[in-house]
Amino acid sequence: MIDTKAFYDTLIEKNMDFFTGVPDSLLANICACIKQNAPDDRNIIAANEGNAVGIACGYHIATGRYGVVYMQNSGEGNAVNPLLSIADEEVYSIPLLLLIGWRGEPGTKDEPQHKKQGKVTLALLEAMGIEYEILEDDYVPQIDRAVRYMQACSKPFAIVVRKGTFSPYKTDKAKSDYPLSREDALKFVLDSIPEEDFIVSTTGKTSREIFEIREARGQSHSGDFLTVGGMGHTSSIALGMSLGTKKNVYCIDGDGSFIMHMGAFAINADKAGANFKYILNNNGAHESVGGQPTVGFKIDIPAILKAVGFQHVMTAETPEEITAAMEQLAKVRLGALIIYTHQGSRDDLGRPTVSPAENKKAMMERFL
Ligand SMILES: Cc1ncc(C[n+]2csc(CCOP(=O)(O)OP(=O)(O)O)c2C)c(N)n1
Repeated sequence: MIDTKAFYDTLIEKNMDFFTGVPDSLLANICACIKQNAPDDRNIIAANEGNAVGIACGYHIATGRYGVVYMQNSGEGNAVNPLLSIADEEVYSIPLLLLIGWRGEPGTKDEPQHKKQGKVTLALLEAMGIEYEILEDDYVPQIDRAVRYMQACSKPFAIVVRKGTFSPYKTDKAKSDYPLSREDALKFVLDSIPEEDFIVSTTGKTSREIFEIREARGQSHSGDFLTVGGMGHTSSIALGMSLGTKKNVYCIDGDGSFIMHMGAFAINADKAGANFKYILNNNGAHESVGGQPTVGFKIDIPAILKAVGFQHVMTAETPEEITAAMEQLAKVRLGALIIYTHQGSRDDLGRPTVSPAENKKAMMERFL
């Protein structure tokens, strides 16, 4: 295991003091350490991993220095385009250090959505012509090699991080005063959605909590599409689904997911019918992967949704407000409900025991 702070200090010593990325549970300790130690304008938590590559490219052009871009391997997909069409040696040839959390490493146990990504993580880097090393306990020579490579070739270099590599790094989570947790809020939301309607919920703990609430209540899961991967695409799945049915489709999203692909909302509002219902749990954080902040509490999400065309945008913080808003949401066209919650989740939160393929099949049977 690597001492997290010592690793961070090594990067700083080697003049890599600019960080950007999207947090990841496998990198939670190093992300917490960066958050704690780097000044706010030297740690840019990006909307998505592609944006992070762009930010590091811009920083390099202005300073000649190498930005460190952290991401879960799921984020490689978001990063492919800027890596190949901006940073690549055949385009601008921009060096940056990728720090990639390797979920789904072959031979390890992980969730279904990480298996394929885990298998192709290294192959994808190879296909992009990106040199990489898998982080080892004796990491200083590796960082030296990365720096020498970036100096010599002016190209990105990747460090792939296995599960359990970094030592625990504890920081206090920013806690807001909103009365409900996400799970509490979800219980009231689910109370208000009729059994015949459908739900598409976002990746992370939202979907896990919905699964467990249904289990505890002895309810069916067949109306719930628990999106396990594809962060930021939940509302697009819900849009597509809503266009294929007359039933109501409730999208239950998170602020990190909303921000990741915010452009989708302009299209959702333009194309959605009266049966598309949007609910956003805003806890101001990437709570599912360690509580790194998003800009969820800094931006006016209701105003953004109104600006793109949502007509009835409501907010709620309490059970009574959620119940009243859900009643309205069922009736209106282009409605959205933003629920403000505090961070936190149960330590014993499980994972869906129904596989993604079974989840999809059961749902399709209900539609047909
Ligand atoms: C493309 C991609 N990047 C990163 C992740 C890792 N990840 C899983 S859940 C999550 C946080 C989601 O935050 P938010 O939508 O605000 O929901 P919360 O966890 O706060 O309920 C992240 C970053 C991922 N699954 N996919």
